[in-house]
Amino acid sequence: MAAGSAALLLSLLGALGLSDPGPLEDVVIERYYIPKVCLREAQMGDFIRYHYNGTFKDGKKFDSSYDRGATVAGVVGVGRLITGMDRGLQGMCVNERRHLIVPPHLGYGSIGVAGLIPPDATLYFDVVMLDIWNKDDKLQITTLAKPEHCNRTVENSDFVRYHYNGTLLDGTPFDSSYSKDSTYDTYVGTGWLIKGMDQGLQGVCIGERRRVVVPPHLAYGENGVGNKIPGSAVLIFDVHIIDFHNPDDPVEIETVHRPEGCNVTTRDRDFIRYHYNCSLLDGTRLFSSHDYEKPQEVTLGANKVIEGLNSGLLGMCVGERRVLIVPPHLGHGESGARGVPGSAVLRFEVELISLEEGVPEGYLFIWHGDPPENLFEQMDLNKDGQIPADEFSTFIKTQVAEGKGRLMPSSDPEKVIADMFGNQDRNQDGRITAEELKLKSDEDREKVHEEL
Ligand SMILES: [Ca+2]
Ligand SMILES: [Ca+2]
Repeated sequence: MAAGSAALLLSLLGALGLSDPGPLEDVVIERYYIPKVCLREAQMGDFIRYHYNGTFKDGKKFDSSYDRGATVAGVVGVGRLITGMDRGLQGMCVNERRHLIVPPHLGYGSIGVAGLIPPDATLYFDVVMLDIWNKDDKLQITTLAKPEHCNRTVENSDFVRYHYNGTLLDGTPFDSSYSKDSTYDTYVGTGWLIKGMDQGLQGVCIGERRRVVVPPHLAYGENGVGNKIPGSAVLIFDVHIIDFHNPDDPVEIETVHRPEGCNVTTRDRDFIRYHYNCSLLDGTRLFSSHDYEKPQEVTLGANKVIEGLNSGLLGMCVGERRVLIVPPHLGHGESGARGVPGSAVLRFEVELISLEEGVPEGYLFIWHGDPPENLFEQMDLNKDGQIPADEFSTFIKTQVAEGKGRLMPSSDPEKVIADMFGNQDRNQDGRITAEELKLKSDEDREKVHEEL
């Protein structure tokens, strides 16, 4: 009994450190900081990236990655590190910090390292883990927010505009579009991006937010790039898709409201008045006709508005409302315009207010039937052999009023008539003679039946 008690007491004393424990048998690990979130622990065969300080028992430093200004990257647990490190780094999370005490037989043994580590040295390491990945890792995609409506998702060769924050696994930012105050604009799936992002943007919706975690073999590999992305770094991209389109896209037309009994619709050369709101696909408001007193006016097909808007305004009835999605190649192109970012997809809400039937391109007036036989005599209202501007104007207005012809529609018909007069008054003396009218008619022979 007594002898047994003594033996127990002795072993207890040993465990409490009251006697010299002798050399360590294994590496001592103190996990002095463990992050709350630990998605993954370093395992044998993983590639890891870390910083460390190495000191002796007296605190004297023998090595430090900080002094070299570069993290250390390598494979853990396969004998490329000293055994003490291979064991001491196992199970670490990213951002975890450990103190390691490595006994000589798990370090550099009884030989040491000439000029650096003496024989039988116990080594003390302070380590922070920054990166963990494995060559078998795939891309990880997590949807952070998805819009309710998603008619279409990104495919190869689409052109995408997105914002992103790029961070390393330990949270260090390496790049951000937000800091540049401009979206990142690029084709997807055609090699312009790192492989991980070419894959990671597939299937994304407009307005979606996703996180893409890219292992280095799908990013910048062992060498890294610049001074922000170290070799063998895993990259996290938090992306927000602003818009995308394909260079083959036509303008998208959605009819929101079409009045009943719609017989007359807009055609090329028609003069129309319309209201519009123009925004980006993320809802950013750009322009609105409601900011002005009057609706917008335009002659369709006269190259006064962007192509996508022009074609989206064709075939509309008065009172009809549409939503138009205009890709940049039918809008303001790669360079954008004042207030419109380059390569932006535009959303228009349009409402047709009025429509005046147009005249063919190059014409100011057309006859609805055959023009009068004796045109000059008809125009010369007071029969004095010449036609000054007011006589001409009166004649034209009468023809229009009687439905015999129509002017090119415009917000300023007087100017159209003045232009017509100017065309006929060849010598610019303020009156048209019979000879001038004939000359003009001969020149425009192909138009003679339609225009004066
Ligand atoms: Ca006259
Ligand atoms: Ca004249």
